[in-house]
Order: sequence, then structure tokens, then C-alpha cells
Amino acid sequence: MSSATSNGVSGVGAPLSRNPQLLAWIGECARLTKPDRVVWCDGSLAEKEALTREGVALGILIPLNPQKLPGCYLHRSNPNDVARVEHFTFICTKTKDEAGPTNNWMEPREATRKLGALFDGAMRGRTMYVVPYVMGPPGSPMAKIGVEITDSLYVVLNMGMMTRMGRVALELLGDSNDFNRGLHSMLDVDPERRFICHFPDDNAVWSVGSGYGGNVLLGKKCLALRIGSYLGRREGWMAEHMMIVGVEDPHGETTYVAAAFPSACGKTNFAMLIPPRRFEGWKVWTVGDDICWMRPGPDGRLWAINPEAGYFGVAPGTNHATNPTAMRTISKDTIYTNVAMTPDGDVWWEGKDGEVPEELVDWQGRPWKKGSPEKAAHPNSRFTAPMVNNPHLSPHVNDPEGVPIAAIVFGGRRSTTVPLVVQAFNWVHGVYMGATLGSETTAAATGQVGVVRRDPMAMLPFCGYDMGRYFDHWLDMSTSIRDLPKIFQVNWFRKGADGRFLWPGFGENMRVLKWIIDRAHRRTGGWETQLGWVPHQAEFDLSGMSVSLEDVDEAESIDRASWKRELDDHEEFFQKLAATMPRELVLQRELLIARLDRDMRLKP
Ligand code: OXD
Ligand code: MN
Repeated sequence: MSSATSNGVSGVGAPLSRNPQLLAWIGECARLTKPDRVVWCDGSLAEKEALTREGVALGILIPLNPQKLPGCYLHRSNPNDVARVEHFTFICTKTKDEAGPTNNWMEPREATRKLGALFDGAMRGRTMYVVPYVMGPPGSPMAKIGVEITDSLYVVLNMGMMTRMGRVALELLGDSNDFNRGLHSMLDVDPERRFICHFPDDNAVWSVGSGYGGNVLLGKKCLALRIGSYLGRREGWMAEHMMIVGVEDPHGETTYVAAAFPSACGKTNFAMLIPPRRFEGWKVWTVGDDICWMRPGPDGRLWAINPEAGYFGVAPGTNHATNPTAMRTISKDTIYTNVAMTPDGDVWWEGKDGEVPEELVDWQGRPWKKGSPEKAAHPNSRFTAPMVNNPHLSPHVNDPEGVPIAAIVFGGRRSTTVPLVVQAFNWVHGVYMGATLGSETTAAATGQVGVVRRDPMAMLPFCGYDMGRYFDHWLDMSTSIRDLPKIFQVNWFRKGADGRFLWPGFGENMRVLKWIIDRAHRRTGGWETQLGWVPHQAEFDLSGMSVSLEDVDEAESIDRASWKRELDDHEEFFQKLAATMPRELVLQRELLIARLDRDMRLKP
């Protein structure tokens, strides 16, 4: 922090930068929001400690058991504010067409007027924190700078983990005007006065009325995806909702894979996969678990960075079997949001290891007893942890050039229809697979849970412009990448007629990953089916698995009747985007229909 008094945090901070545009904008925001004091965040450890002490004193943070969880705190959000609010999220481009039919649109002047009125005096009696941050490794040609102005101490502490925050950003920025301007106020956390507005033409975001991560950590979904995707199209790169892993084989060769899954489909688990015993000598390194920025490199390959520096993961279901790496990562210096607490100051959530405790304090701070019909932790409760805690963090996570991507994977949560793994015939077909990605909805966003919704490239809530044009950008990218990554579709969630999951998932997904890598390097065969290439039994390593071959076969099966229904659904979705839908994708659908009409042999 720029200046400190006895409690270590208060005082009107002297600016940490002389950048005239930055100072002018901060002045404007202060005149509008009228805070009692302005604090510039420098990203130091002393600042983090002081803010944490203040957070505890104010009841924003509850200290957890320091023996079990050193440096960890619990935060309880307002119960009306526990997930992203897609219906209050707007793209404010000059015309509605630019935002496209899948985004909410607000005319920029109207948005400025409406939110300006809400921001007026919003920080009276509060501190305005100035949070400069870098998305991506400092010095990377792909990195971007943002400054978030916020009245939430929780946001500052989270941004400190999720980004490279503080002086580093101001030094990189220097006198440049090229930074994202993010303004956030919690207001009174009223869902009726909650808006997240993106102004892609101005590289700006205004967020009011929420304190929930996805709505208020403006570097994440707002800058890295919505504004990022818009800038990516303009500047010839890609901002994607993908995790990135490096898979090292026993000879020390590492292959990088990027994978898009809709929210809460196990992307973080996949990014932290531990290979099963059969894969001795193999290692999976996490580069990123949520967001991936990619651009063509001079060598003709597609290079990727993780713009983030931490994990904002879903807690329920995380345990030592599903994600031992995450359990280690979140064992220290972690902020938990909306999980339950045990009497001895440990955390708990549905699907954590061990016995369900007899008594807990639930996510809303109420006493909870074992057997209660209500969930103790909110289904979208989260952990925020710095990536340096990850014991399997890729040694290349800070490489300015990023890592070269050999394969791109699209996955969704589908109990029927979509097979375990399929490789696209080519880039356009792969773009079709991504464009028609569907998933059963989860608790990461407000709304109905468990219905299939089309979520192209897992970007439906995050694409900052018209979706048809976004597909076009994907198709266009193929002209600037000489060595195109191979594209795959996976589904870990297929169920049998009896409702059982057919595939064990988690670490066993390594078997699918290995096939993907072998295919990407053209080292293994496969069967050509109507949907694409699928693993040949002989080339798909299933040894040492407890699952039956019949189940695997069923998980890979293609049912023509369900595919006919699926394709009707694709058509319905494409209709919504008809105005800008690239013709290649419409033709891909027709090709698929024609292939399905033919009796192709699926397996030997
Ligand atoms: C997330 C999400 O928080 O996708 O990553 O909702
Ligand atoms: Mn996400």
C-alpha cells in the first residue's frame, strides 16, 4: 500500500504511478464514487497481511484453524450473491448486432447513465482500492494490464492471488494508456441493482451490486474472456475458456493440451490430473485451470499462456481421490468462500473426504447437523489459492512465449449421446464440434440445473461479441497457424441405462489423454466413424483398470437415434445465430447428417 498509518491500511495513499491517463481516470472514479479514502495496492506481503488483519477485524474473513490450514480464511458472501449472474451481464457495444444474439446488450451511453447513477456516491464511508494487475507472465508479448478500482477488501485479496498484482503492473504500464479500466462497487449487494457491463471499444468494465468472484474479479471472466475475446479477434489471437496441461512421458517429452469445458465440469480436476499407477513415469503439469490465451508463434505453432496466477475453483466434490493436487494446493494461504466450517475451524463441503461431521456451521453461518436435508456448503462454494501452491505447477507457467499447443479438447457433461472420445477429421470439423458443444447445467451460474444447454467452446457466457463471428475467427485462425493443433471431443459423464457412470473419470482420464497425445503426434491409429476418429481397442490403453470393457464400449457407442435428435438441436441453435453463422459450419452439419444415414462400421 502506498501509505500506511498505525493499523497498517488506512490513509489516503500517495499515487504509486505518475501515469497521467491513469491518474485522470482514478480522479474521475473518485469524484463519481466519493470514497472516504483512496488506497493504492502495491502487491506486497506486508499489504496482504495488513488487509487480512483488517478483513478479520471487520468480519469479512474468519480465521481457520492455523494448525490444519495455515494462512487460510473463510469468507461468507451475501446469500443472494453466490454465482455469476448471466442475466445481469451486458456487452455494451455501439450496436446490438456486435454483441450478437447470445449476449445481453446495453447501449453504451445508457449503460454509463444507468450505472453512473448507481456509482454516484457508492463509496461514501468506504475505501477505494486501486488494484493494478497483469494478466499473463510479466514481459510476455501476450500479457495485458488492468487496473481494478474496488470498494471490496475481499476483491483486493483475491486479485492478489489470481493475478500478478501491484507495483509490477504499474512498472510495466509506465506512461501507456493501454490498460483495462475496471470499476467495481458492491453497493448494497442488492440483486435488483446488480450489473456487470463490458465496454469492449473502451477496454473497460463496470460491475456493481455483487461481491461474487466471477462478477467482481474483473481480470478473470470480464477482461481475460469477454474483453479478451473481443481484442483477440481484432488483434489475431484467441482468448478461450480452457485449461492447459503439459503431459510429460517417461522419456521426458512434454506435450501441451488445452481443453474447454463449461463451468463446473471438472476442468480444474483435469488440469491437475495424477496419472494412475499403470502410467508410471508420466507426469501431468498444470499450466492453467480456467483460461487460455493463444497466438500463432513464429514457428507456425499455436502458443498459449495462462493469464491467471491462481485458482478460483469449485470446492464441493474436491477430495483426495478426485483431486489430490488441489487438496494440497488449498491446504495453506487459501480463501474459502461459502464452504461449511467444523467446530475446530476446519472447512467442509459435500464430497470432501472422510465421514460427514456430526455438526457444522453451514455456509450461511447457521448451525447444521448431519442428516440435514440442506447442503452445508453452497454448491458453488469456492477456494481461491495461488498457483505457486500447486506441487505440479508447470515449470513453464511463467515463460513469456507460453507453451506450444498440440491438441485442443472440448468436453461437456452429457449423460447420453456424446462418446467418451472422438477426434475431429480436420480443423473445420473440430470447430463444428466446439461450436455445438452442449452440457447439462450446473450451479456455477444462477438458473435451472441439469438441462442440456449449448455452450459453444464453453464460451457462451464469456464471448464478448457475436458468436457467429467468433466461429468465423476460429476458422480464420487456421490460416495463420501452420501446425494446427488436432481437435478432440470428450465426455467423462456418459451414463448407462441403469444411471451409472460408464467411465470412472478423474485420474483414469489419463488413458484418454494418452490416446489424444498419440494421435496428435500421429503415433497411433483409430477407427473412422460418422462422428470422427475413435480409439481402436488395441491402441487404447485400458490395462489395470477396474472398469469392464462392455462399459467402455457403451461409453464410446454412437446411437443413431440420439444423434438425429442431437443434430436437430444443433440446427435449432444454429438458427439463433443464422445471421452470421459461417457457411462451413452449416455444411459440416449436413455432412454429419449424410454420414449418419450411411451404415458405417464402427468397431472391428
Ligand atoms: C468459473 C466459471 O468460475 O466458469 O471459472 O464459472
Ligand atoms: Mn471458468
